[in-house]
Amino acid sequence: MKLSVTFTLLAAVIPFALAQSPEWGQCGGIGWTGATTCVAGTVCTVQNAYYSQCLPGSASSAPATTPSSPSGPTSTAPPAPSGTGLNALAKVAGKLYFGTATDNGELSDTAYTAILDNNKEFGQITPANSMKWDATEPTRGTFTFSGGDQIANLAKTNGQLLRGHNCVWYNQLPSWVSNGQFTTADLTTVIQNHCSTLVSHYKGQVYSWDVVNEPFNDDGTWRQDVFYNTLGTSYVSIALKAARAADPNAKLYINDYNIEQSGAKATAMLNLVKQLIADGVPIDGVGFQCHFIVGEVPGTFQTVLEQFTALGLEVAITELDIRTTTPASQSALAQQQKDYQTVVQACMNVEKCVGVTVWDFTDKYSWVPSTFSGQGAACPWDQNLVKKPAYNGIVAALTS
Ligand code: 9MR
Repeated sequence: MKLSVTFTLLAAVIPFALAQSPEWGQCGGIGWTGATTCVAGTVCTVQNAYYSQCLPGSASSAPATTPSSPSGPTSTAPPAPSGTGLNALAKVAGKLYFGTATDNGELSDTAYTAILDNNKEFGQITPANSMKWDATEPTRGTFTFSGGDQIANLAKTNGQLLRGHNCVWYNQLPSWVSNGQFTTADLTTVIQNHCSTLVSHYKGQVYSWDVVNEPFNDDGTWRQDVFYNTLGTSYVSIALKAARAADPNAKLYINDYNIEQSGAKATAMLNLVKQLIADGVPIDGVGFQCHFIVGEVPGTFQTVLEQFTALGLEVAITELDIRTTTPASQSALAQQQKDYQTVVQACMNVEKCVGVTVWDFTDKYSWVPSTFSGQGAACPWDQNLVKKPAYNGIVAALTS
């Protein structure tokens, strides 16, 4: 009799004891099958239909009520305490920021900006278009900074870091650059003047600049554009030196996609930065864009990040999104959650990976559907600005 009472008590207590989530851990939400109670000193708090989290607090460890429909948080959900949000969690985990791209045309959408402006969610923003060459120097020697200034001022108002994007890129060039029949001396001056004026204008306001964007083809050969075709590889150092002189405190990056997996393109980037370092050219970091496909996150990503940090550089995930066929199935969204977790975890595991930026946080403004027909749903928030399971994947990595 005594034995069976003890067993019954243990049976009741052990699952409870084993099932407590740590501080910042998930404790409920649609599809969640893990612990629904929190360690002492934290409270399981409903953040949205998909995600309840153990937040610091003094209440009991009672399980959170998980809403039965994905319609969003219930009106009884408490206000978000400090410490909630992707950037707040990233900083607790030792990263500099969790950020997002944004664009000027989106800033009149008040439901959107309510999330964008929350620096507990986003501690860094990148202008998706308004600091590019076509926007900033549409005619030679005439600079227009109004769009870029709007984003820079927003970052300042919100207490967010700013990534400058970008100085030199083959795309979104005004025709006076892309079609210019330049001598080497003339194009050198053009690059120096553009990078110097752009970076000087935002001096002191930018954490890091994508000085050179997408210099390589996918096979690791150099992209044939006006810069390479006129100046060879020297355009990279011309731009980096001009940027360094213009804002000595800004971190200078080269940024590209499809360098996240071991292969010819990653090797080409590695060889480029090794050469720049050997030549004494200023270079501080490499940006990994991470425009991925659900179910296809490269298994070698962390190894590649480490190959770059081993050179003394910092790295960042600069344009993360993970697309799928639309409309997205439940299983695709579940896989996307895992994929976001995997990608952010790789940055977490690499000390000199300074932060993660999503290439806009909502499917409402993602670039994907207009570029890849029939694909989209790539962001952590959906079209209606509701968090998707992907958000939980990011949180899981940030709290690991
Ligand atoms: O998000 C940007 C989109 O609005 C523009 O139409 C597009 C034009 O090229 O550029 C997008 O941003 C790109 C970024 O500048 C560089 N890496 C790839 C991004 C997605 O295309």
